[in-house]
Amino acid sequence: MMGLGSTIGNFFSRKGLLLSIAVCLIAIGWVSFYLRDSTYFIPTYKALDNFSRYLPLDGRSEDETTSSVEQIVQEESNVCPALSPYLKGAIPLSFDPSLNLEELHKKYPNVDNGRYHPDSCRAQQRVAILIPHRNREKHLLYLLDNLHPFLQRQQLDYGIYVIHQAGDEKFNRAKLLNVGYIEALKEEKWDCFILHDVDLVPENDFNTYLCDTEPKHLVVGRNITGYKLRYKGYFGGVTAMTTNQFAKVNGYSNNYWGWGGEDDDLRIRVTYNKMMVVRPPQEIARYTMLFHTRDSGNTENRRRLELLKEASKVWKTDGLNSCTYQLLSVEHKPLYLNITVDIGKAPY
Ligand code: UD2
Ligand code: MN
Repeated sequence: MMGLGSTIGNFFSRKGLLLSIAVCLIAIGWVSFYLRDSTYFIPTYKALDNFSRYLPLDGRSEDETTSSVEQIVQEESNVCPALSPYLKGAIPLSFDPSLNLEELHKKYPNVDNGRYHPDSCRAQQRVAILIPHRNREKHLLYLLDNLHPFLQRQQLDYGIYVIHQAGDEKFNRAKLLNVGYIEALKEEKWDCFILHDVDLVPENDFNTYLCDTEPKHLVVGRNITGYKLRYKGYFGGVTAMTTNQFAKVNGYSNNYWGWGGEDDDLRIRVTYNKMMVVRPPQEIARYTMLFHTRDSGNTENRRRLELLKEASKVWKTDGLNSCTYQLLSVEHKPLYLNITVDIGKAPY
């Protein structure tokens, strides 16, 4: 017969065993849950390869949003990588003075109406490049000659829009970019907009023309300024904003006629809307600026400081929602879509 002592001992050792099994099970469960979660949330560089997942539904077609989980998994496994395998880094740019548009068409037969998309994978974002333009034909040729192969090496699904200001009124870069945004969205559900000067040629294809979770300024340095940032809040030249980021700030102001100020105004809109400006590393955000003097129709805007002071007050009513213009033509050229527009007269 077992004594009382051993019965109690047995009871406790069984209870102890049960208790340790329970503790082990909890521990295994916790560890596996933790491991699963931590691999899922590995903090990589702002995973651009996940970007399209964060895009609002307006960046996707209805079919895509209603498709089954299996379909989504299958599609996502075919998404182009954040860094394309075709990137070459800094390679010599091409500036052939004898080049004309016809030869350029022949050079890039895979571009159709300014559009291209990779065949082997699904691009992460649909990217529209908007170029404000007047009387800079040679610069446009040089830019197209370098930009098409650059964007294709990045495996982008892209379209190039040139927004041409008709007439000889003062130039208004910002308003032309607003027109480009509005008109491009009539054609395609673009996810990302690159607001691009005609005279800036990117030197390094690791400077990806994709949007980020914050507005992205792509020009850290230019050859003519020793590749140094012009000033801390500099936001001009080439800028990438998602469709929603640009809509959130109501686009650019329409009131900057002539040279200067409109880029600072856009930065004020961005910071006022609690977004921040991000930039790629200095070593890759490098551009060659094609030489030019100040264009005759683009004299310095002497009212820019006055306008900048008002920026945070007027942004809600001056921008995309007040951009009036007369569309004169939309021409589908082989290497870009040309929008010619009458944007009216400068009031000063
Ligand atoms: C700087 C900015 C530019 C803009 C401008 C002030 C850089 C690299 N760029 O450019 O983004 O903020 O200051 O307004 O800092 N354009 C024409 N035809 C014209 C005039 C202008 O096509 O007659 C277009 C063209 O795309 C050009 C852009 O407007 O690249 C900016 O004008 P700019 O090149 O004369 O001015 P810039 O180089 O000082
Ligand atoms: Mn310039």
